[in-house]
Amino acid sequence: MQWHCGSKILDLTRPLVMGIVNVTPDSFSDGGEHASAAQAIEHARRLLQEGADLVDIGGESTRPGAAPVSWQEELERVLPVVKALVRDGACVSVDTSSPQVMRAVIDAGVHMINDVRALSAAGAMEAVARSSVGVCLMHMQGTPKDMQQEPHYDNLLEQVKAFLLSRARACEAAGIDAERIGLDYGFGFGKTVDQNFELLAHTADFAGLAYPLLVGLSRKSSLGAVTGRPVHERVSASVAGALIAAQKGAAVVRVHDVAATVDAFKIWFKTESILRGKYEP
Ligand code: 9MG
Repeated sequence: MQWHCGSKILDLTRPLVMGIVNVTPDSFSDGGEHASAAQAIEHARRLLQEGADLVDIGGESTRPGAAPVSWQEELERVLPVVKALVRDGACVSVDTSSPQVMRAVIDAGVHMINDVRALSAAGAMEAVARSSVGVCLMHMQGTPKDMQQEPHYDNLLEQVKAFLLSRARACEAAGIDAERIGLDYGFGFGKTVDQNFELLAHTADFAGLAYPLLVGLSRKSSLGAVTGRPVHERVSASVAGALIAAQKGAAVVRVHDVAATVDAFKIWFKTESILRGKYEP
């Protein structure tokens, strides 16, 4: 019911909303819009005001086909944003796979490392183990550059589960306490549209793996494949997906559209409170 993230302990008795802040000129959904640190800080503050429980700052695009950037450039993008938000008292995650970036943002007071490569880079696990921050371990088949080239699984659910559990065990063996670890099945990362929806449909299986589950499907192309909508018209589909994931047990949903997601959750919680006998007309 808790996720220990450095100086913050996340209370998971209700699903939390993580707001996405991309500080990348080529981001797939808000490219260029928050490319400068000042714009990214302003955007993050707006998401927090809208009800985000934490924000996830990313300086390297992980969209399909994206080319890697140097860790120096990535750090230059995210560090001023992290520093300003930590100073504000916000709960801050950084989306990175680079041990150099991890060490620098941990020194700057970040609370969570969100790694789409599940701490597989040399030195990444040690960087997190030496701190007390939380970590999200995500499953991806391939790399962002090639992951959508004919993804294949003999048994999708079992393979993704086995991968996540083996990474969690490796983290624990390296000295990262279980309470600091969260998992993510990686919707959109090396999966076909049907495979993504198979994972979403089986969210409860992943939520039952004894670690908090984070799910991110906001504005992703699989939502476009089902609805026929371009990226900026996927708010309703993203909110529906976040609500489904949360109702099936996701502890945290990673979203661009915080206000709309928070509204949907409020309607859900109000309905639930009536079923639990707290209705006072
Ligand atoms: C960085 N990033 C993009 N999509 C993501 C997802 O679905 N999960 C996590 N943990 N990070 C993501």
